[in-house]
Amino acid sequence: MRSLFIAAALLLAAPSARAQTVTVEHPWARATAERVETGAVYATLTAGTADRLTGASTPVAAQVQLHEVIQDNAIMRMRELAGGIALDPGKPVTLAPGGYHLMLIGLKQPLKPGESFPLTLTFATEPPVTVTVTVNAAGAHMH
Ligand SMILES: [Cu+2]
Repeated sequence: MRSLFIAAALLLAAPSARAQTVTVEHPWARATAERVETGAVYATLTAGTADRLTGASTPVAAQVQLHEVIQDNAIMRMRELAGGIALDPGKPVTLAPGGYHLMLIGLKQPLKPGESFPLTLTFATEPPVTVTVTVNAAGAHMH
């Protein structure tokens, strides 16, 4: 019963009365070739309170999944993080090549260097944050 009251209080307080406490730094994506239907977005997230990145969306892709790269018998593979990515207060979490990333699935257009696109991140507790993702030249590619 007590937890129900707390949940109700949180609902009433969100979202307009509270300032967003998650900061998103340097959101970027790798450029993609023509006809490639997946891409990856990276950024550094820092939450002010314990939270969890639960998903994302963008107009440039049909779907966005949270992925991590894992080493499986010397083979690099990706797996979806169905439970999201935990954010500890004040501790930056970096999404970077070879680790956590936001996988863009069903790209509607190639991501060209120098261009940018909006991406909205959703969290378990905090209100969503929309950032502008900059496209960098494709280099060594994980995907
Ligand atoms: Cu991936």
